[in-house]
Amino acid sequence: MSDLTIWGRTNSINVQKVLWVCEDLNIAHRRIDAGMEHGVNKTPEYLHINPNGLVPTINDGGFILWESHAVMRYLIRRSESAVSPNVESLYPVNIKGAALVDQWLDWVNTVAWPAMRPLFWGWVRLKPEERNLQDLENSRQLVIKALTMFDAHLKNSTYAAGEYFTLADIPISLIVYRWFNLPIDRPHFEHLERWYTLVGKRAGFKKYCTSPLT
Ligand SMILES: N[C@@H](CCC(=O)N[C@@H](CS)C(=O)NCC(=O)O)C(=O)O
Repeated sequence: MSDLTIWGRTNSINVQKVLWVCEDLNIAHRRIDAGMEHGVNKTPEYLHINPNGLVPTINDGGFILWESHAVMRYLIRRSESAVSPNVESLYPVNIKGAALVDQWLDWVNTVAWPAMRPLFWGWVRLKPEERNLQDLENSRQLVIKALTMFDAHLKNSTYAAGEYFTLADIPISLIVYRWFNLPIDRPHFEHLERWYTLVGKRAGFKKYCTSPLT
């Protein structure tokens, strides 16, 4: 029985990041539904371990951690196969490789997800009468701007942070999955679509990027 517990609903992008890492690295865990209709995340017990009241949170044998990118990095470092500098790693050991992963993870939190979140929320979680179509269009334009930049980057890079699939590709894939599954107009992105086909082969993608958006 694993000592790792993950709190979070499976339709949350931030929970999906962590579950994808567990899937790719075969990390045993138990998951407790929390957030939105499941509640839990505003209880005093949960706020005691994560005062933000957000998901995901993990408890690894008494070690509590929240913030999905920190959790992903922790789980990878905790996995023995990821610490050898000689193997393809989700989070490279060499400092420049790791810095490039961090750069894209920060870009997700500061550019790509802030652009995509209102678009996703508006189309998936709001009722038609609650939608502001101008706001949705503004968000769509911001996502196009972000993905145009990422597409140009992929012209000379197989994956986000270079030659290998890394942790950086996970949140970007989850955002692009939302992009491809919203009822919106999308320009053609040649390199992004090539990359999306590649990331689509990962076990974590197959498990967490194939259900309808909710
Ligand atoms: N920066 C945090 C953001 C966490 C976050 O915003 N989680 C959302 C779900 S994606 C949440 O907990 N929403 C409230 C809820 O589900 O009830 C992280 O990356 O973990």
